[in-house]
Amino acid sequence: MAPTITAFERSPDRGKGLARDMRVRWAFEEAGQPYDVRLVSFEQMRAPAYRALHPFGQIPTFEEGGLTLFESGSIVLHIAERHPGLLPDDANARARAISWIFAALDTVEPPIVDRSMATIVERDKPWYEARLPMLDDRVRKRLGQLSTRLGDTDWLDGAFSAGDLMMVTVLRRLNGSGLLEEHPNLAAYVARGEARPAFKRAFEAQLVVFTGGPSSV
Ligand code: GTB
Repeated sequence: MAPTITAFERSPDRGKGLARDMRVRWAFEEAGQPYDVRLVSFEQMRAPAYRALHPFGQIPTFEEGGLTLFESGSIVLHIAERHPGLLPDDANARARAISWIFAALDTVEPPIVDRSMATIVERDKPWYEARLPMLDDRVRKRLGQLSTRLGDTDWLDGAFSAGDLMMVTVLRRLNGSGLLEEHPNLAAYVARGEARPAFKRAFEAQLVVFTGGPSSV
């Protein structure tokens, strides 16, 4: 039986593929593995039955046989470790690719999420205008460093890996901010990720949830 993941029944991003099920869907597609999706409402996510799957009541979760996982990073790593295509065979290159997964989640994503959340929940607060430039600069610092490391290469460390998959999904949350465009190599990097057939399949699958269609792929 195919693994089952959870995703928003009604994603606040309205089909832009910014919720964290997108990275898991993309990993399945890169690995050529089928998966099922169970759509959940915010009410269901708060219920004890869901908390048994995910202690923090969030999406995505992953279930296969007797295994339940939460945290998109651990789920992507689990998929990447079990199927070819997302991690290099060479042990050192593999370890470096895993470092990039952590870098995306622990170093690059936090300032991006802080900024994104502020634009949603603090926009009407008196401090917003003063706070936004500070949040922008925290993002800019990481983008500058990442841009320098990427240079004119296609991917972060050799061939495309789960590290790139994670980094691209993290950077996509900057769409519309104008910050990514300050580094043309990063904008091109995200575009390269989005041009991958596996990304497109994953994107379409999550979009169908918003536009109304089948919930399984
Ligand atoms: N660290 C966890 C992981 O990586 O899996 C974080 C999971 C998480 O934040 N999940 C969010 C969630 O379930 C959905 S993706 N939130 C409900 C809750 O916490 O109660 C976050 C998200 C939501 C909306 C947008 N958007 O509209 O653009 C983007 C990202």
